[in-house]
Amino acid sequence: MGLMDAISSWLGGRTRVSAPVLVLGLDRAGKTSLLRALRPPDPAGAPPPAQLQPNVEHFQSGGVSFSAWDVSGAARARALWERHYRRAQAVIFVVDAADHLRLVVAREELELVLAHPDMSGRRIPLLVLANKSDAAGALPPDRLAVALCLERVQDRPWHVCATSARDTNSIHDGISWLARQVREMHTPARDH
Ligand SMILES: Nc1nc2c(ncn2[C@@H]2O[C@H](COP(=O)(O)OP(=O)(O)OP(=O)(O)O)[C@@H](O)[C@H]2O)c(=O)[nH]1
Ligand SMILES: [Mg+2]
Repeated sequence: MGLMDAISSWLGGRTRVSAPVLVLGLDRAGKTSLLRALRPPDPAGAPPPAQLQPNVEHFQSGGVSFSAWDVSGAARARALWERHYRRAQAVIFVVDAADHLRLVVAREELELVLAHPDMSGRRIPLLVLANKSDAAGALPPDRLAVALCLERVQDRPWHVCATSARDTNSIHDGISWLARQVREMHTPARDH
C-alpha cells in the first residue's frame, strides 16, 4: 500500500482503485448497449451504430473506478482485441444468450482470449454476461456456463450473470462482483 493510500485509510476513506476492464464478445452481443445503460439516462435512447473504433466508458462500483474498453466484436475486428490484453485488469465477456447458433463461436473466441500469452497465467477476473435475458429463448447463466465450458477455466475467478441492457439493475450484481475481485487483487496479502 502506498503512502497516500495508507493516509487515506487512516482518515477513514476507502482506497479507490482504478481498473481498466476490457469488454469483449461477438458483434451485436450487446457490449455497447450495456455500457450505455450504466450511464445517466439518455433521452435520445437510440440503439448504438455498428462500431469500428474502441470506445471507453467510465463507471464506479464498490470503490473501484472502471475504465471500460468496449471494442468491436465484428469478425474482422476480433484480431485487434489482443492489442488491449496487457493493460486489462479485468475482462467482461458479453454473450447474446438468445443467439444459440453462435454460442460455439462465442466459446471459441473466449478460449482464444484466455489462452493468449498476454492473458494466460494472469489471475485477472472474468465476468461473463448472459445478455438479452429479456429475449425469448435466452439461456440462463448456468446453462450458458455449460455451453461456454467455463468449468475448464481454473486459473482465474469467473462469474456468470444474466443481464439485459433494458434493465440497468440487472447489470449491477455482476459489476459489484467484479469490483470485489479487483479490490482483492489490490489488497496486499497479510502475513499470518
Ligand atoms: N432485447 C435486447 N436487445 C439488446 C440487448 N442488448 C443489446 N441489444 C440490441 O442488440 C443490438 C446490438 O447491440 P450493441 O450494443 O451494438 O452490440 P455490441 O456487442 O456492442 O456489437 P459490436 O459493437 O458490433 O461488437 C442493438 O440493436 C441493441 O439494441 C438486450 O439486453 N436485450
Ligand atoms: Mg459495440
